[in-house]
Amino acid sequence: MMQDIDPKPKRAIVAAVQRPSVSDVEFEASLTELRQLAKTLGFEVAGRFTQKRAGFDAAAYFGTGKREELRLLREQDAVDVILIDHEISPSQQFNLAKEVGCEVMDRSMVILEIFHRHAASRYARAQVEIARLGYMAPRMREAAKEAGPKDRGRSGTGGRSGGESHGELDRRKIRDRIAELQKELDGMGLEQKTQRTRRREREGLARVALVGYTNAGKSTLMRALTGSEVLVANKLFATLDTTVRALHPETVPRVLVSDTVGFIKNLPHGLVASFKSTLDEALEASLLLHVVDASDAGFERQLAVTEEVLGEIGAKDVPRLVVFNKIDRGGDEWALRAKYPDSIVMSAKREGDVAKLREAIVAFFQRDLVEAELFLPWSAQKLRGQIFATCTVLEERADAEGAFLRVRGEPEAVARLREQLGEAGTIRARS
Ligand SMILES: Nc1nc2c(ncn2[C@@H]2O[C@H](COP(=O)(O)OP(=O)(O)OP(=O)(O)O)[C@@H](O)[C@H]2O)c(=O)[nH]1
Ligand SMILES: [Mg+2]
Repeated sequence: MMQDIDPKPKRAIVAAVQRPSVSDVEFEASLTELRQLAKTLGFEVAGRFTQKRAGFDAAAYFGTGKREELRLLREQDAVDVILIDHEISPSQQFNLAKEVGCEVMDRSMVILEIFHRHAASRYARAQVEIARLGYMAPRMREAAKEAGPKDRGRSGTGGRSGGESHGELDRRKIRDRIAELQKELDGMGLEQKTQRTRRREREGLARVALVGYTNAGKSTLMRALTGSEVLVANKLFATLDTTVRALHPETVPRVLVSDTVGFIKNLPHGLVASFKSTLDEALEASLLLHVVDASDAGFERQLAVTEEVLGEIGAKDVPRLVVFNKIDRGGDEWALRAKYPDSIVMSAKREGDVAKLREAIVAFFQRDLVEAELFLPWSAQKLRGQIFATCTVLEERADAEGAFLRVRGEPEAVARLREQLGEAGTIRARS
């Protein structure tokens, strides 16, 4: 769970190489984000350290002179950890840590660490552990390489065969553990899928998912729209698991809203897979509410990153409504409306705005509703609840054999009811 209050916070420096292709604005925005990530981990950021360079140094990310400078700064400021605003190779990380004399974490590791701390469900924990092990394996290899032949002589316990080095053993252990976790996940995934199918049948098909950059206000909107008590926090990746609740007060058709994990630039590779499965449920939604923090100067970049990740996980074609949130905090409302005419510009803190968003959602689902007449024989009364949950019943008449219901609902919902009612459900000529 959250463990933000360490007795003695680690002192960190955020550090990065700026390549010529990266503008100052972009570079600063990214460093600021790394600072926020560090704070989310409970680190105290003691300062920053940057270098303009044609590219990253192949051996240790920063150039030779700069590494020495960083070492001195580290000593002088009693720094515990250097945070690098890029994903760097295991050998770059290893060499830099050795030269500077303290721990080095790259952006991926920082994000993985946050996920690790915030993961609450068994499912999220297993996913994050797989991603972490995948990240650590090549780094352990690097450390083992450094330890050299001495390592081979170390007497091990259990399972180690003749010429196998300690590093190889560790790698095998990691592989086995990943396989074990994956099996566990597959099992849980199957269970969730069955639950989802059941829920869809019982509760209807109108689904909307809140997606967007981390800290954009998705959970705040979830609360406002559904009256649920999901976690809202001014930190990155507060939400890791998908939560599903009905729009409240209830509507017809009943609309289910899911709150999901936030996106970020340079998502560690191992986490993309875990994003995909966490978001599976959301991706079945008929509508995505893409929430953007309009008060953040870098909102356009955040919008682009989210669209990119949505593409990567196969959600490019799901219809979406862009919601520019936090307009009470800043942002140019009229410029946004002009540039994104189909979007909603709002504040989750204003009741009237939330009501308008709610109307837009309901309108979306009522847009393509169809009217149909169903016959519900007395012998099939157990389907009555499902009819009322998934459709609006406009009219009802009864005769000796059952009830005639004139309904309005989503085409899929009506088709499913027809299927379940079988022959009896086909519209009988009115007598
Ligand atoms: N001023 C203002 N603050 C907001 C608004 N919406 C959300 N916030 C604040 O923004 C912070 C982040 O909100 P969350 O709802 O947790 O954001 P999220 O998108 O769920 O973030 P993750 O779960 O970390 O991805 C909280 O401190 C909220 O109180 C808004 O419309 N206006
Ligand atoms: Mg959230």
